[in-house]
Amino acid sequence: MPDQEKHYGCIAIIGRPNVGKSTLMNAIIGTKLSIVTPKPQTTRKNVLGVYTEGNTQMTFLDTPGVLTPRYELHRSMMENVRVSLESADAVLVVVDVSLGKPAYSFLTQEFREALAAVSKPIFMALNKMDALDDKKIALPMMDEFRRMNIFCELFAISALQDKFVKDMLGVITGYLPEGEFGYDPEQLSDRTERFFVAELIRETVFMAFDDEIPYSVEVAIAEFRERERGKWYIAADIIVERESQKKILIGAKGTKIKEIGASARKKAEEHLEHPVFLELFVKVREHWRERKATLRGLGY
Ligand SMILES: Nc1nc2c(ncn2[C@@H]2O[C@H](COP(=O)(O)OP(=O)(O)OP(=O)(O)O)[C@@H](O)[C@H]2O)c(=O)[nH]1
Ligand SMILES: [Mg+2]
Repeated sequence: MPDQEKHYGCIAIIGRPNVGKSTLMNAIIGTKLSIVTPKPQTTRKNVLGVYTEGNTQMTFLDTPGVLTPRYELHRSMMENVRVSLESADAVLVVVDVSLGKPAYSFLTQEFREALAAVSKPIFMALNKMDALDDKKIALPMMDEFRRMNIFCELFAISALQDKFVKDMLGVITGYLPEGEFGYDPEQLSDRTERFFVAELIRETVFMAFDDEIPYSVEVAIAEFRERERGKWYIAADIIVERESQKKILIGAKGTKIKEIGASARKKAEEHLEHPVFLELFVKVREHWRERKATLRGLGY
């Protein structure tokens, strides 16, 4: 029997901060690739996830939430979104239905025009359906989005509960071009283990503090040593903008940083499926979010 033709394509996931893009990506891939927190602006760099099913391979690109840049860091984040739009074969716009009308506000005239100029299939996922007591509320929203004549398919889903995600993938498959797979089906992402561990540490910090700390923190892996026997050694720098933030992060007698280390180590061990010895160092780099050179050094 001849081989069935293969389909391959990349889908960029875009939308406002906090709508559930990373949760959706993780639901699709079936494992935690992207970090997720209840706070907006969690994702800063694009993360690619590889989904292979039979003769179809789709890569999904999780991107930072679309926002108006206030820092050089934001500009780099928005550049990531732009690049994803350009490189992808299709676009999946995610909105949070539980917001009601404000979910539309993202689709400003300017943004609609930008999408309309993209000559590739554009889908919309109305996410967080589980958060609606009355699911019918989504119907007029769907009508409104349909009338924009931008989206070739609309999906009502719950990324958190993994509901209707598989059905959505089935429909998207029909839009993919023919082509050989771009990745080994065993491979789940193009990111390294160093990247994932840094992200898991950043997620832990995001969850541990409120206000400005999560946004002033970046994590860089200083050392990552895999050993034949025994624990792997990982050293990471937690970079903050001010001395006062460093104090808060470390906590009285180092209690806070110990907590963060213990929790991040557990996450890293789960991800790597190997015991880890994790050392964290808090470092001050003034205005790192504003400095192009520093940002470049941090992979932005
Ligand atoms: N109820 C409900 N909550 C969801 C769903 N999907 C995501 N969330 C929650 O929404 C919050 C944000 O989720 P993320 O996946 O980090 O959102 P994001 O769009 O990637 O956010 P940024 O990276 O900041 O742009 C988290 O608290 C998620 O648990 C969903 O389907 N239903
Ligand atoms: Mg995200």
